[in-house]
Amino acid sequence: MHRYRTHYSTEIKPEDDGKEVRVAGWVQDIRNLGSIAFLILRDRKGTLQVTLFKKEHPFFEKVVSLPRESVVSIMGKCKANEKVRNGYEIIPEEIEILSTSEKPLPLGVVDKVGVEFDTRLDNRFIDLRKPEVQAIFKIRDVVIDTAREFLREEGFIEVHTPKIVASCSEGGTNLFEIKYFDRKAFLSQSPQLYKQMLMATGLDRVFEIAWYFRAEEHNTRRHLNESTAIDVEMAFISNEEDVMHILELLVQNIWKRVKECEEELSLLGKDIKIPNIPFPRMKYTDLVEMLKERGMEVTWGDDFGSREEREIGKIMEEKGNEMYFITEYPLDCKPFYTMPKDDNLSRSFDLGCKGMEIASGSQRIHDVNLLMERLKANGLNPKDFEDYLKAFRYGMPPHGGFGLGIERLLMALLDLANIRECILFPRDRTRLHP
Ligand code: AMO
Repeated sequence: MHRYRTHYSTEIKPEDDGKEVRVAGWVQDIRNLGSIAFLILRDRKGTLQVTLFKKEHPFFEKVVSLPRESVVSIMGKCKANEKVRNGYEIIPEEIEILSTSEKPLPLGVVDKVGVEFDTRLDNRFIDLRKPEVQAIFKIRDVVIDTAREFLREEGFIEVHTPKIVASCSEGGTNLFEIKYFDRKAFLSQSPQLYKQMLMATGLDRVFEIAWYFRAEEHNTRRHLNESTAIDVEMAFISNEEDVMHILELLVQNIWKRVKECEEELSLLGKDIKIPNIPFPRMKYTDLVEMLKERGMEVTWGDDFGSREEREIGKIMEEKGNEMYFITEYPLDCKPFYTMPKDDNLSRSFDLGCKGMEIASGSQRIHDVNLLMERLKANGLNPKDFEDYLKAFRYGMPPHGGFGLGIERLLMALLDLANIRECILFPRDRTRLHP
């Protein structure tokens, strides 16, 4: 057995009374009563109590003077004790100090005093020691695992496309420019052009779990400059409905799996309501009317801003829906690759959840001439997109897809107030460290 194969706090039971165990973790607290001391040790599963006696333990003084958050490894015996929260305590035989923490801590782990969000993010490695913060990332892992499993079962294969690119896909203003040897390049805003090009290969159904880089100037609670998404693209579709169906199934599956994360949800004080399928489909034009009826000033043709999105969330909540599609946006609201529909509308959709967009997608244009026309209409030069356009000239099936923002999804799923809670080390307008 490896020397450091330790027992987690939750693996030990009162029935292990008398058994030898090895535990390891962070010293969360030490209560020294003089002749006896209680050390609360925290590991990735929880906490346990180590009880030390001054008379019996030669290492007593050394251990009780350890600063909080030092790391120790302890060999000892489990002793059943119903007065202790876990029903057992550890009586140590050997204690190895693996790392001594400095004092004072930049951020408390168990203190109830509120700290600034920036202090938490500046000291993210300590912030993440809090079980309720860890819970978000354990759920994030489940979200991604569910997406992979579900999409593979539906016949999608996982791909990876370049993040250093030569042109934009979602509009040129929010691109990060980088130096690529003696040329100009950009960080990818979306795998859009590549996932579409793959539809010309016969791979038919692909997904990518990838980074987005967006040089958006605004600093809001729902925008990041570096974010992640689950991107999907599928060929031989009849229309955007086929894509929406995969998206609603994917989201419902994620909600179902996360509902099983009882421990994490209880740490976050959350209950999950699994949305019914099909999610309601609300037409953009009808929503504009509804918003006007509620006294909002909206102009047909403008994209919804966060104020409108929140109001739509309320309208849908009144109908008992946390999850809903907004469909048939005006063509000019959507990127050049979006398939037009009659009356200046488009075969596009956004997925809203409780007043916030968490995904968007569409059926795409697969006719190269129409695509060039739409590029020009959007003020873009088809020559700059020749690599992409080429894939449409030699047999391109009808296709569509979506991008589902992982941080946005988590924020909506767990009702978190700030998107920065959902990413380990956020990048925003002012934050480049840590
Ligand atoms: P869109 O630009 O709507 O679509 O992005 C897709 C989803 O990604 C998330 N998202 C963001 N999350 C945090 N911070 C940001 N700055 C940010 N920008 C986007 C949102 C959004 O719904 N290529 C299309 C997708 C497609 O049609 O397949 C696209 O990029 O959750």
